[in-house]
Amino acid sequence: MAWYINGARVWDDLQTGNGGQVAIDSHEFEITLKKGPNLIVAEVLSGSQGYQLDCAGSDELAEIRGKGQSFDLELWSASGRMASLHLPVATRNVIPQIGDLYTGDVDDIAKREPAGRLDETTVINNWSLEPDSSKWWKGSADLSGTVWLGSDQKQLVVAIAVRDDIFRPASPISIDSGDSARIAIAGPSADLQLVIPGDGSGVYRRSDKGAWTKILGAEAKVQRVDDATSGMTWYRVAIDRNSLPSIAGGLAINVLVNDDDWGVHKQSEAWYPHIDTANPLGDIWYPFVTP
Ligand SMILES: [Ca+2]
Ligand SMILES: [Ca+2]
Repeated sequence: MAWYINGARVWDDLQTGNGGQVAIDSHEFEITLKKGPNLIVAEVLSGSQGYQLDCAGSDELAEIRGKGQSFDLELWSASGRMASLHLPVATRNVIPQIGDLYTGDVDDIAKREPAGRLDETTVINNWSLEPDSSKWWKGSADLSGTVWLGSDQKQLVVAIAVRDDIFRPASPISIDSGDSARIAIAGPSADLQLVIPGDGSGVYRRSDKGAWTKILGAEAKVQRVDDATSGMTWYRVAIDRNSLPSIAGGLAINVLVNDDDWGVHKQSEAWYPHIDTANPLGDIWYPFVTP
C-alpha cells in the first residue's frame, strides 16, 4: 500500500509488501496536516485473497473529538468511485498486544501503563449516609483498583488488580455479596456482562431468569497476594474474541469491583458509570479496537 497526504507520497511498502503483518500498529509513520481540509489517500494493491485496510491516528487526533470535525470517505477503484461516506470523528483506544497479560507475573504487569484506575472518584458506598462511620470507605487500602487490557489474535485479556483490606471472596452462590469483579463489553447491538467471583471458580453471566451460569468462551483466574496492612486481589480474564459482540463500529468496555468486608456488600468502584446500560457507545465507557 501507499499513503499520500495532499498529493505527496509519505509512506509505502510497495517494494516489499506488508510482510504478512496484519496488526493495526504494524506500520507507523508521521504525517503533517495543514489547517483546513486535508486530502489523505491510501492506495491498496491486493493479491488474490483480497484485503482489509485498518488505520489509526495518534493520541493528538483524539483531542479533536467532539469539535465538529469529520471525515468524507470515498472508495475508488480503477474504474471510478465505488462508494462514499461522511463520518464525524470518533476516537477509540487501540488495545496493546500483550500475549502474556493472562499468564505473566503480576509484579511485571503492575509496572506497565494501565488502561484505567478505580479510585476515590469512583466509590459507590452503600453506607455513606449511615452514622456508623466504620462502614464508610476508608481509603485506597480499603478498595481501589487498576485495569490493564491486552489482546492477541485469539483473545482479549482483562487484568484487574484490586487493593482490599479484607478478602471475603464471592462464590457462585453468593455472587451478589462477596468480593468480585464485573466486566461489561458492548457493541452497537449487544453486550456481554461477565462476573468473576473472588473464589476463582470461573466466569459467569446472568440469565434472563436471574440465575448465574458459567459461560464458555472465557476463562478466569484469581490470585490473592497479602501484605502487612492490606492485600491485592488479581482478577485475570481471557475472553475468546469469537465470544465478543459484533465488532462493527467498535466496542466499549467497563469494569466494576465489589467489596465485602464483613458478610454483606459494602461498596463498589466503577471504571465508568452505568455498567448496566446496554448503550455505551456514546463514549461513556472505554471505547476500543483490538489490533
Ligand atoms: Ca475492603
Ligand atoms: Ca473485601
